[in-house]
Amino acid sequence: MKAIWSIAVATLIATSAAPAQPSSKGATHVPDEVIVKLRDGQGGTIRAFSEDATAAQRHQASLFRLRMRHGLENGVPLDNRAGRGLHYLLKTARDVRAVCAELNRDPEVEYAQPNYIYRLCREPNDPDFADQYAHQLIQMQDAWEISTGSHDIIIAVLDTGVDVNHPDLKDNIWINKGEIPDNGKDDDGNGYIDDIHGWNFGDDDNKITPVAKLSLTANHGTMVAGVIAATGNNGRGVSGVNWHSSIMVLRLSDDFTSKEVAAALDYAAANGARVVFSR
Ligand SMILES: [Ca+2]
Ligand SMILES: [Ca+2]
Ligand SMILES: [Ca+2]
Repeated sequence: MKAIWSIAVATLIATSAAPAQPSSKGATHVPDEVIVKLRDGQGGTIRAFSEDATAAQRHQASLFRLRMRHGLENGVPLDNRAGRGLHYLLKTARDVRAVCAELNRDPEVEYAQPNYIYRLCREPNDPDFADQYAHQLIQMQDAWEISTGSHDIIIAVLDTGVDVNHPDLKDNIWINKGEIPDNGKDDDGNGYIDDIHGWNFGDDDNKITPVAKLSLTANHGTMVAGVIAATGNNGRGVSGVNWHSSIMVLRLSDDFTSKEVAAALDYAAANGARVVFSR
């Protein structure tokens, strides 16, 4: 099972070659805002402003100095109904993280941080998702913020075959666009007749869906395909590591041979698969 997850995660990574770029939609913080908590007490320069100054006046004096030192604009107090005070929101045209680093070294500041934007993790609406503990284990919700997969990525599954009509898989099965199904001809000239979704290398025919029976062996390939790419967020069943992908079904015998594997890998490479799972 570990191998399954390894390949599945590799699959996701393969879909996400480009690193995520901050954008207003995906920004981690408000671009020009800093939250500062002033240090409490009246020591040092704060006392020098005025022995009789009210707390509000001392805060304003402190804010003025911070603005001058760090290139900040006017600050406004955060909601203070709870009475804890000392937190201010300041604007800056400078890089927010650089400003925060400076502020956190300033003796008048207890701490400074960007005005972070918090979002709910991306979570599919599939009803059985809550039971898929492995997704929580490998923190897939965070990965889905970056990518949920792509039909452009073809993943070859060398296993016991896949139920290509399964309602949670049928939209993620690879289609050989150069092949016309069921006409008895090798339309795309790749050496395989009517290979519309893959090939059965055990029987050397295009019967890639195992006969339905309640056995782990018969269903193994379908389960693996589901882990890799059961359609996610479709309100049905489970979610794969990839919500969208193209599963190329390369069926092997139950007791398969090296010869079958070699032919299947050849087929995978020749027909566009970028990731391979092998039982
Ligand atoms: Ca063909
Ligand atoms: Ca054909
Ligand atoms: Ca689903």
